[in-house]
Amino acid sequence: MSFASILFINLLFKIMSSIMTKKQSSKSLQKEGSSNLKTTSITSANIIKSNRSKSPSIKKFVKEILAGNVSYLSRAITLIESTNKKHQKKANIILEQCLPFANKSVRIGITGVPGVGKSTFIEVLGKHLTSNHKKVAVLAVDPSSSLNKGSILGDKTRMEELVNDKNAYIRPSPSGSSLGGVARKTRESIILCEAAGFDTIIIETVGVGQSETMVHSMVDFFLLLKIAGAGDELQGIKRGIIEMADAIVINKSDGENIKNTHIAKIEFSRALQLYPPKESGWKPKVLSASALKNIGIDIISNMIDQYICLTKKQGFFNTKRNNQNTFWLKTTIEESLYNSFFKNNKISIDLQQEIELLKNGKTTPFNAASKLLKTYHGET
Ligand SMILES: Nc1nc2c(ncn2[C@@H]2O[C@H](COP(=O)(O)OP(=O)(O)OP(=O)(O)O)[C@@H](O)[C@H]2O)c(=O)[nH]1
Ligand SMILES: [Mg+2]
Repeated sequence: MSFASILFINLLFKIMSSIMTKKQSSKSLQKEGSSNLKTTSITSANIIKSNRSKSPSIKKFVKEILAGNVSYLSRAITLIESTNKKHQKKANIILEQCLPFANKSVRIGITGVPGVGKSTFIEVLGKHLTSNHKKVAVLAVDPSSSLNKGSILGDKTRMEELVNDKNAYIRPSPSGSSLGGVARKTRESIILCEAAGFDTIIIETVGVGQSETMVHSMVDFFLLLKIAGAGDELQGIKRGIIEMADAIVINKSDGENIKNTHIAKIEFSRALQLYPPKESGWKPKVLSASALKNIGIDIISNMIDQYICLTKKQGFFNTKRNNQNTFWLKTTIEESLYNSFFKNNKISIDLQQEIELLKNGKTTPFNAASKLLKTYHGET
């Protein structure tokens, strides 16, 4: 082998080995990089996770809510809605600390059968209010939400514009096993929304069970939405609901429906006259609107303002809120006692025995109740 060829082979070997080393080092670099990447992403995932699971302090919650931070508002409402005892305890302290900053809003309840146009109406009323520099929070009491896992405000798409309005806050209805529980959560959420600076709270309910009564007992102004039919407007309306209403609004008053609206207005006005005058001195109004076409909304909004003005002037506004607080105090105690009684293991067994005795005519409902209550008081 000539010297030149030895040199050539040597050179070739050097080149080859340098290529191999480069490849290997780039491979190991890649490897190192990917493991670095992995470690980095695991670390950041852990940080995110721990930040998420680390719930902010009560002080932070209150500070952010009072500053109008809706993300903290939502998290606090989630605590209210939680069934976890620790969360509930925390929520109660937050509520207590927010309470001095609440109470400064107008609370409007809106009810009506499915499809009457509640969501559409709230969307236009809400937009009207925010364009008048109001901050609007929309909450719901929907007793059916625990059954079908849906909620009346679940499809926020029906309030597309309001959802994107920075001066509006929309919270779907909480779920729960009892209407009282669902209503309590909504009522407590009102306090937080007010503390966060929302000056108008709209509460929607579809009117299942006793939900109108619940909503009526947490609002200043109660509005019943109706649609005009064929002159039989009063049929199918639950007793008491007309009595609760501060206004009845015939919605969908557009197109073909306009002439029916006129008849419906007369019929409802007549019906309202049959009721005794309200303690507030306010005469409930019957108005019409088209939520879809945004007609009549300003008149309705002015009417609500008039009501608030009148009732504040003669003190009824505060009296009503005080009465509502008393109602909620009693309702909460009732519900708590009810649950404590019926969820008591000894009582459930004894109750079954008493029911059997009742069936066989060996006791009376009163004796059985008295015996069970004695056992309960002995237990607690
Ligand atoms: N013509 C007409 N249609 C309306 C009006 N308001 C609402 N609608 C329509 O009625 C339907 C029901 O409206 P929603 O606002 O979803 O009614 P809702 O009362 O919230 O219904 P639920 O959430 O199912 O209880 C929709 O198709 C709306 O577009 C109105 O003023 N005029
Ligand atoms: Mg709706």
